[in-house]
Amino acid sequence: MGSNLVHKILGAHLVEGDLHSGDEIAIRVDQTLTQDATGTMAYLQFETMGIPRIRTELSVSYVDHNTLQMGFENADDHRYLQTVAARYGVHFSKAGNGICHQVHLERFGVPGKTMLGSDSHTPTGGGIGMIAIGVGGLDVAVAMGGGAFYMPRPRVVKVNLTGQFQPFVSAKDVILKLLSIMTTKGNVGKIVEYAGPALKHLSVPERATIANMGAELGVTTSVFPSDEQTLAFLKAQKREEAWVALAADPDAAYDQVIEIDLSALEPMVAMPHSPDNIGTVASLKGQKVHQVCIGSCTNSSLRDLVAVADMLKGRHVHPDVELVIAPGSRQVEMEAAQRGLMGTFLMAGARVGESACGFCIGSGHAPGTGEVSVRSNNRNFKGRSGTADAQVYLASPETCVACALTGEFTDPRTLGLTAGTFEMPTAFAIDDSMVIVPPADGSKVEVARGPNIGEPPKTETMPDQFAKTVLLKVGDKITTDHIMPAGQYLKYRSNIPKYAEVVFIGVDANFAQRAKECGGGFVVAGDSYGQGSSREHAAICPSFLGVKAVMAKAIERIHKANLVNFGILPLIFMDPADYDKVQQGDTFSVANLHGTLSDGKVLEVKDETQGFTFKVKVDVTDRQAIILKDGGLLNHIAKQV
Ligand code: MIC
Ligand code: SF4
Repeated sequence: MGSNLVHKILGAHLVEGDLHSGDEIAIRVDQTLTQDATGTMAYLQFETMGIPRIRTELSVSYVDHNTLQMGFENADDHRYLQTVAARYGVHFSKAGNGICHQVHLERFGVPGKTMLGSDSHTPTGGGIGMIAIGVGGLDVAVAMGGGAFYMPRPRVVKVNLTGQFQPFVSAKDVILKLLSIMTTKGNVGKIVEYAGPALKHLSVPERATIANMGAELGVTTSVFPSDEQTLAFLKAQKREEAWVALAADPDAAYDQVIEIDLSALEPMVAMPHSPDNIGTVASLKGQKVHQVCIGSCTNSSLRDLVAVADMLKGRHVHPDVELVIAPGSRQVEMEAAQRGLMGTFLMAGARVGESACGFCIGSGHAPGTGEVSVRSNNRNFKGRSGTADAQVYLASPETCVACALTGEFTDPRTLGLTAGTFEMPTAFAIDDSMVIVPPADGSKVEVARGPNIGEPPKTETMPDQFAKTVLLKVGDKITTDHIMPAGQYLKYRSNIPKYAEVVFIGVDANFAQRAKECGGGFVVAGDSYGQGSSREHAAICPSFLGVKAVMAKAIERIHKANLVNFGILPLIFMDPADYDKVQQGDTFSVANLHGTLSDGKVLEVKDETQGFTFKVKVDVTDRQAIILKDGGLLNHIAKQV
């Protein structure tokens, strides 16, 4: 039996475990990326490890999330990031150079390499044939120090793409279709591998759109083969030496196979408030749209902006609609300027945004009260746009333009336009002058620490027994945006005491206060707890408030790893009916925790308030159990040193 592509790449990087048996494997990490909102903490943690210089082949620090600079905080973070990068050998991509995933694809991605990124959309690199995985900042810090990355042994899902797009149907529609099939639930530990004859027509940026939103499936990552399309893209980036041919063996085995016929696809949309609440654009026909935003790491490549400009040329945005267009990188922006696309956008009445995360992370362009916003990005969680009752829909750039022109949901195929064609340029506008290469010896560089730069908080070793209150009981699909909101609070990412004040603020405004008064406690949740962002602050800040355990029906991969890294027990109800019984405000007691962590991992919990006991599974590997006993990964590393 031949090997699939996932096994080929992981096999070449395997340092522990077996691809065909066991629960966990460990791999060598070739590259890392960070962005500013998670990066400050990642580098602060790296600094505590006392390693003089990074040990990866390449690490890049991007500034793309907090570029608004309303006050000194973001600028202080940027200066810290630039100096700490120079000190430890990390490349630094300045604010304005673009969104980490798009820039990395263009300038640094290498087929067949492994990468960890402190951002959940790191799998965008799968578009160029990398195994690129989103993790918490501390896991990136460990990888920068040369440490292996431990992950669940993957189950590999093949998605076979056949046929060819109809006009005005594009890559976003493929991943929205897949989200309707796989949903955002139950995919923990899977890796999606794309194959099939349709790949011949799919360029690297289109593949990247699909791989990017694999994050919304909750899979570990997604990967495409490296073929002629990959070579053409790398040639146009003047990086063809990075190319290698990579594909699965023809007789490779998979755990699951899904077929998607591109010819049968129609324009799709993810409706409020989940990326897997999928419908067709046609089914919403005529409903009013107030705002349209095109950009983000999902759909902001040159291919996308050319498609947008083709549709906007000589037309004007509907008078009631705000249209925002933000290119994904400075390269895309320069191409758009040189080719006259910018002029088309401006004449059509669009607001051209900075090449950064912007609207996608709720940093500007919040919609009006109760308004409908159609966006080309990847997440439409309630409130993420900055407006609590806004109705955010996710769609392709083509659908976005159709809605912007008409002011209502419109299937782009019905506008009577002729679709343009996009030819991959033979040479992109290349200018890396906003990437600062680190000096060969950074040891003399002084790291700038403004007043917003805090310290990674200390955690205690795990007690063997404790009794604590259930501070909060929540339902299904609680995202990390619910736990740790971004938007206006983003600037406190490097200031934990301050940021901790807003834990769960949109769910229960008194949470932080109550947690402090009770001396910490439990959080009880339903299914898919912690989906979405990789932000480890959704573990750090609760840990800072004394949260000792999250008890849920299921916890998503990146968040679970972050909980362990910061000494919070991830507990899974063995009988989901117990979730219904327990109440917020109950006191739980647990005993012999250390014994349970070493042996069996089934913990008996006593609900002291209601007087019954029930069982939960401590959902960790033996390796993670030791980290938990030590009170988190930083303590664990310090102990080993
Ligand atoms: C996001 O899209 O939610 C973010 C902001 O990029 C996060 C990272 C963060 O919270 O800093 C992510 O996807 O991991
Ligand atoms: Fe930035 Fe949005 Fe992409 Fe996150 S999903 S990296 S906020 S553009």
